[in-house]
Amino acid sequence: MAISNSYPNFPSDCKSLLSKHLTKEIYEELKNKKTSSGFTLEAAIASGLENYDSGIGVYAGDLESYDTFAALFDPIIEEYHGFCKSDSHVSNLNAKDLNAPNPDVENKYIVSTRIRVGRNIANLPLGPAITKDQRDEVEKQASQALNSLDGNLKGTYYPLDGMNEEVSQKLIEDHFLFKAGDRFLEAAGLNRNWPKGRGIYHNDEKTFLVWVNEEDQLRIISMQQGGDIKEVFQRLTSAISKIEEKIKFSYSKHLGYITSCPTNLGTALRASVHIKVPNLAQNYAHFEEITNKHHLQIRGINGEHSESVGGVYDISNKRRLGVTEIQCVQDMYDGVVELIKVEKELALG
Ligand code: ADP
Ligand code: DAR
Repeated sequence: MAISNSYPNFPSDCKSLLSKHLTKEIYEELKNKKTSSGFTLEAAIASGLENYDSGIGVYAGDLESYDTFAALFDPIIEEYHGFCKSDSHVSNLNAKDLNAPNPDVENKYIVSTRIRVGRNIANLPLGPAITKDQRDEVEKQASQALNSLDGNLKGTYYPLDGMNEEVSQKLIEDHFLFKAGDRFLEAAGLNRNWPKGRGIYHNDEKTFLVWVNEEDQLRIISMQQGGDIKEVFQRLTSAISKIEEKIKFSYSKHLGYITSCPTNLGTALRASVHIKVPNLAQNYAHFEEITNKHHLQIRGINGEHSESVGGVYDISNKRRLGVTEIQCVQDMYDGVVELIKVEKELALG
């Protein structure tokens, strides 16, 4: 279906990469195109048109979207990741290559560490374009693969459909489960048929979790209290290789692991710590100088678009494409080491 309305009229204070890169010429070039799963430009930009406060504003409906709508996705990918059309992504999930001794053995600063990757199943549409039957098939394949895990990864899959409201709310408050109803995902068509086909797998200790059919079809998560970043990464890479024995993930030489949001392409990895830095919080310019230097993002502690609470911040790698998983985690680690050093100096006055 051709895009129904005329060239979007973004407000002057809109800062999304969509508003910056969707020129009238690109709009005219792409407005009547669609992928083999029927995904259109209108669907790809819906979230950014519904939410003018988007940072990015676009989502892919399938691997093909990154080619069909390349005129729009390529400049957004280049600006966010510093990654050009001619570049190729390289992956490295070998935990032995990570140099990250615990930077906070006395647990004075790092409350908790979490490293996650997004994965989508090869040869299926992504969340914005998937049908209900296809999404249910993803849930079936994922839960079967997860329920076969053993050792320290052994656990149980819990469908969201029919989950006790109090149980799901507690899992969200404890930072284990995704929030429902994110307006950015809603506008991208990622919440269709909610909560059907969605669920969470976790081991007994809740140090290994997998979200099924949130923004991506799998979010594979390793997390624990404290700052042993290497141990968290080792658990994650071991789990990824076990799951990959059962499920083929969508991957391309150019863009790496394929995700619905272009910010997650490549490694699709976000390595974060929740860290107490009350003194740096009072010197926010210095705080941001350190995070920018190490390609890091500052978030609140209740997920994306949330606020910091009690001087605790979510600090994570911003780069995901054109760098390996080792580099993503090293970005976060090196930044955290410097944040702790400066926090100590500020505390001493
Ligand atoms: P992502 O896109 O990586 O899933 P979000 O910012 O949406 O990240 O966070 C998802 C959930 O994970 C939220 O509940 C958030 O509080 C939690 N979370 C993220 N990083 C950490 C961390 N280092 N420690 C504990 N919880 C975390
Ligand atoms: N909220 C959307 C996506 C930004 C990146 N975060 C993701 N993919 N969860 C935006 O454009 O701001």
